[in-house]
Amino acid sequence: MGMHRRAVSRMLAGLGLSAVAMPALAQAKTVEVSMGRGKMVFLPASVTINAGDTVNWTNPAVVLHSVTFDPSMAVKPENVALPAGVKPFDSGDMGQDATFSHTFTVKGTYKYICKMHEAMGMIGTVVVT
Ligand SMILES: [Cu+2]
Repeated sequence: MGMHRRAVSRMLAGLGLSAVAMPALAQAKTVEVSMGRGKMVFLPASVTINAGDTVNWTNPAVVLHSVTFDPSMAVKPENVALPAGVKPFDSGDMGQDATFSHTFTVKGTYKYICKMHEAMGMIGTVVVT
């Protein structure tokens, strides 16, 4: 096994690649989530991704929205959930055509809100497996 790994590493090094970088490059993807145009929703409201993937939110509407993974900004803190050890984060106010990206490295279930429309049910979920 050790011999085989060394041989593969030598081959990859010859190609200018490193064995550790290969799986991440092969798997990482970006998932798109849109915010409501006329409706106060995230579309899709729930996405399931792999650790290392990125979610990119876009606001197509004139109405301000936000992507808020911070329970201290929620009317009902239970509408936001983060896996243990993950620090809260927030997009700030997003005007029309604004985008916000986040790469998720910690596995678990995340719940987030639009801080302007939480009371209208603008709540989303990201499951990182
Ligand atoms: Cu909103």
